[in-house]
Amino acid sequence: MSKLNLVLFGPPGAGKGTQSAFLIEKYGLVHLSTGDLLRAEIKAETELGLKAQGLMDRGDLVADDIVIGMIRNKMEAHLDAKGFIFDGFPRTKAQAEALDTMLTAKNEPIVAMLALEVPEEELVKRLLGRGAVSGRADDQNETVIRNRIREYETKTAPLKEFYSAQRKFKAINGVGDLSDITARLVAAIG
Ligand code: B4P
Repeated sequence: MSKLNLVLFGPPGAGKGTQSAFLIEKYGLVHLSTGDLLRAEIKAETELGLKAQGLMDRGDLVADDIVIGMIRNKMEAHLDAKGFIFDGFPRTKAQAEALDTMLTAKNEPIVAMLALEVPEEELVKRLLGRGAVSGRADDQNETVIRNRIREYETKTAPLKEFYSAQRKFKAINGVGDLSDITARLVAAIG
């Protein structure tokens, strides 16, 4: 049976992590969040975590080779997965190309790229709200949040073209009740 490999895409605060939890449950997928993987490295005070921390605190992207290596390791640890949900990855063209190469080698391509769309002011409001309770440094400072959004617009948003060319890009309205947004995602997966 072919694997349900999905990319959940969108700017910081669009609801990728939030909606991943529902999709994993519904489809039995393995969750691969590069943000979560990087935060685990920081918590464990690994060399990789130390390299990533300064960049993440400023709202800059972490180097491509670091995140690609983390994803490769995790995929190899879950060879029997029914599918993967890539959350916050790929974020650059180099990451998207590396992912395509890995999946093509296994003949298990991305089925759809689901892009959550949310206006900037709503993103800032959500992230400051999360920062107030989570203690995440990159969610507590509006300048850092706006830098993350600029990083998304310049380096990540162009990937819409990459997946459109493969006819996999699907835009999803990311504003509204969580369950309504999940229903939109499920309808798009088909
Ligand atoms: P990530 O951990 O990926 O975090 P994020 O994009 O900021 O948002 P996330 O997906 O977790 O939050 P969500 O929208 O679900 O990245 C953090 C940093 O790691 C990056 O800045 C970068 O430095 C680094 N990094 C990660 N991956 C990388 C890569 N591939 N390459 C290079 N660097 C990388 O939720 C946000 C908030 O909104 C929550 O509080 C939630 O409750 C709320 N919310 C969700 N849906 C809502 C709704 N419908 N209505 C109201 N609120 C909602």
